[in-house]
Amino acid sequence: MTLTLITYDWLPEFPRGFVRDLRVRWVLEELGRPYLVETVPAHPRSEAHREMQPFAQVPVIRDGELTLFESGAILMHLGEGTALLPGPRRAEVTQWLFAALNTVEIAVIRWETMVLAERIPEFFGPAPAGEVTAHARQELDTKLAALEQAVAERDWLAGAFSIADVAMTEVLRVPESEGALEGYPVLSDYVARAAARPAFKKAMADHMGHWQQADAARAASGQA
Ligand SMILES: N[C@@H](CCC(=O)N[C@@H](CS)C(=O)NCC(=O)O)C(=O)O
Repeated sequence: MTLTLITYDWLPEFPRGFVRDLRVRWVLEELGRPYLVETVPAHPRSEAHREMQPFAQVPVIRDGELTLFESGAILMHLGEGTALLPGPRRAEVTQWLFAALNTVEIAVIRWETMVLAERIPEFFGPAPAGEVTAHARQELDTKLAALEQAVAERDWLAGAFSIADVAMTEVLRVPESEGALEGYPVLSDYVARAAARPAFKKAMADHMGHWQQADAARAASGQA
């Protein structure tokens, strides 16, 4: 059955490499599932987009008759019954998937948004007071320190590599890119181990290729 991944038509440089279509691409590569890519306009968002995703965000997938949004739900749908979300470990994998998205990612986004507000105020500003960012960093460090201990006891979160590791790695790559995993050697090794997987490398290459093609299309139409 043809699977279609829907992402934005173009985005500026700073989110590239971190847009959440990447986690979907990664799972599809792990599963060896071919897919098509369709785009929705980033500016302005379209009604057709809102009909698929009420918040006009990405990613969205279309799998046969089913249209699905929320990256966690998409990962579960794709992983269901495969080695990435096997029946006997379903509850444990789901627990770690939610930990990635609902515990760690929340702390990451809160802090990262403040960091970006300082760096790119035209998109994320106004920058918060320094002590607000410092507090967000402390909260993030609390989560990272706990995760460092938990991951020290295992290679992968739920026994074998799963959709939870895809989600957690994608979440941790954000603080890693800001140097905030220094001091967390276990988490740094975990991210490196996951990102060394051929499926991640292929997904990342295709993800970046998508934005390069989008740049070329804009240049050809005189928009760049
Ligand atoms: N909880 C959603 C978050 C989706 C999300 O924030 N997507 C970003 C791209 S990575 C987006 O579309 N941002 C634009 C916006 O929020 O308007 C998910 O995991 O799918």
